[in-house]
Amino acid sequence: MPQDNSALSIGRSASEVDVVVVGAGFAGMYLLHRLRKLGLTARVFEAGSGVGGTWYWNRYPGARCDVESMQYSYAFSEELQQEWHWPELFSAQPDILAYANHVADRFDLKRDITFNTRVTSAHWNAGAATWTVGTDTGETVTARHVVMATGCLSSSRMPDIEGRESFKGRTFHTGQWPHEKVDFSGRTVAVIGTGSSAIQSIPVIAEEAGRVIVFQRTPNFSIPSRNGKMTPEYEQSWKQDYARRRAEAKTMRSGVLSPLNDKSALADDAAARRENYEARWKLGGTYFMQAYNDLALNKASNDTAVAFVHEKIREIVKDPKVAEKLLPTNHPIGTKRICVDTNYYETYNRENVSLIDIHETPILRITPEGVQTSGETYVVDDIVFATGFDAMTGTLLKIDIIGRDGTTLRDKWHGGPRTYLGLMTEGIPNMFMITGPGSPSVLSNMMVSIEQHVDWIVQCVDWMRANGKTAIEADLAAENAWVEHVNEVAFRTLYPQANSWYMGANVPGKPQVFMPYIGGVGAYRVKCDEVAAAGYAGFHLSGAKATAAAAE
Ligand code: N01
Repeated sequence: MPQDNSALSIGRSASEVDVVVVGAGFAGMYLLHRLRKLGLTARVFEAGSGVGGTWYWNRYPGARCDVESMQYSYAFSEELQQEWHWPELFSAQPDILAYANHVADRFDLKRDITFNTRVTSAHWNAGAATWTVGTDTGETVTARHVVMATGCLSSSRMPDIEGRESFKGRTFHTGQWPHEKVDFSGRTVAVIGTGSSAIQSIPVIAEEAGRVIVFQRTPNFSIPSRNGKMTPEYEQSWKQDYARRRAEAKTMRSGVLSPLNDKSALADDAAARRENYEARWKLGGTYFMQAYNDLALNKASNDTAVAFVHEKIREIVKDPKVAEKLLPTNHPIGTKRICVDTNYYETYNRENVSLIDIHETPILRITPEGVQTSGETYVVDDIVFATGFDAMTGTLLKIDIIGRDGTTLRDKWHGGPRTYLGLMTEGIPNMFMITGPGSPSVLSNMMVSIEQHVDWIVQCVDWMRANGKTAIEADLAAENAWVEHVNEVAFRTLYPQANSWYMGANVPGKPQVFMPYIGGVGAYRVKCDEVAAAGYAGFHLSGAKATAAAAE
């Protein structure tokens, strides 16, 4: 067992450390904890004023996790998982943020985190095999390794709508919500976008606002979450069996212990299928997509699920014209991240909520008073942009990263991200990514994937130390083969049929590449472990002792 050398950790002012960690979300926090246990020194830089990452920034009304609380939590500490109580089956953002702060305090993490500081550059020093990391506060730190714990959805995107700056009222982005409560009482609120963030926030805003006008470009599939209070019995069933359940979740495709029905949708007749979908709809949440094992693979199977959800929308939404507008028809269900809601479709039965289909009447511009479409000008007090993120690569590409022989990350990823295992990219040594493109990341329970990557990276850094290695870099051929595999697996599914942020399709000009690895958390973990066991096969290692390195 490694010793806890946390006393070696050297606080927020050191200019030379073993590891710089970018981001203090769940990835950065756990990484700091593990590095300290190895006796390594670390500085964590965080743009926000507190820990929690995505749960720090996404404070919009109704923000809630779509993975069950008992599973969306750290597994690394038995004491932590036993002592923490989640009040609801699916946790609301304030509860997850409270948990993040509890973890930071319990493991005394904040003393090594520099808040309100954004990393702006990282330049590789080949001779010394170190990175020089620069920040927007003018600080410079040297480190052997840099780990990007920057999250997959951390660069929020404002849409390029003419006149956006001219609006005289209040504007908000769901991904950068104010810390204080926003009062919508009696106000007319425009919501632009109908992705997960909008689908969660619209019902809550509608309860308070005078009027809500939703501007929808693409309807999305949403399943009721069936959230509820945590019962002591349910909580105990997990706590008594945590070790086994956590271990099993790691082997699952999504990293979530979930009830997969292991047969094709076409193996059931229409009546049996209907009964199954009804049961899943009642069960709620993302488990709907596991009603059959081929919903992501077979269009004919997928169509049966689409038809069922269309029927549900028609049933819930009283005005047939509004219901028709809400039916997603341009992508198979699940190929855009499935949304999970509380009363989303029901909200369109409220008198104070209107739906504007901007395919029919496009937004022409934002004016000082509101939103002008080709049909009408809507005078509003507030605009909520629920317009999403430059996902997976946006935050990394904002940083000026220069690796070996002047390789820049921006040039390297000009045609889309290229990584080996989503952990590293060739030309950029000693820089790891947690849940980077090319890893299961956003297609999985992020907590499971974060812990797996942190454990792998920490083990690798420790191995390098023990074996006198100072630099590690992905091999180009290994990286190319991995990128090909990631693509090949993705294109066996229906996912690439949707214009999703998984493909980079939501950002004009962004290369369209399927970014996450769809092969499943379990298989991916096996691959990563095999690579490590083979002395980091597919990586070049160099250092003082030029001993065996698999790819050299
Ligand atoms: O963002 P999105 P999000 N004019 O990109 C529209 C996670 N998450 O913040 O589809 C008009 O999904 C855009 O329209 P279109 C989850 O992984 C999880 O909602 O591009 N509209 C779309 O409707 C999720 O997938 C949870 O045609 C414009 C919307 O804005 C991810 O975060 C909760 C526009 C953006 O939807 C992102 O979700 C919340 C324009 N110019 C988020 N530009 C849970 O755990 C964009 N849009 C439950």
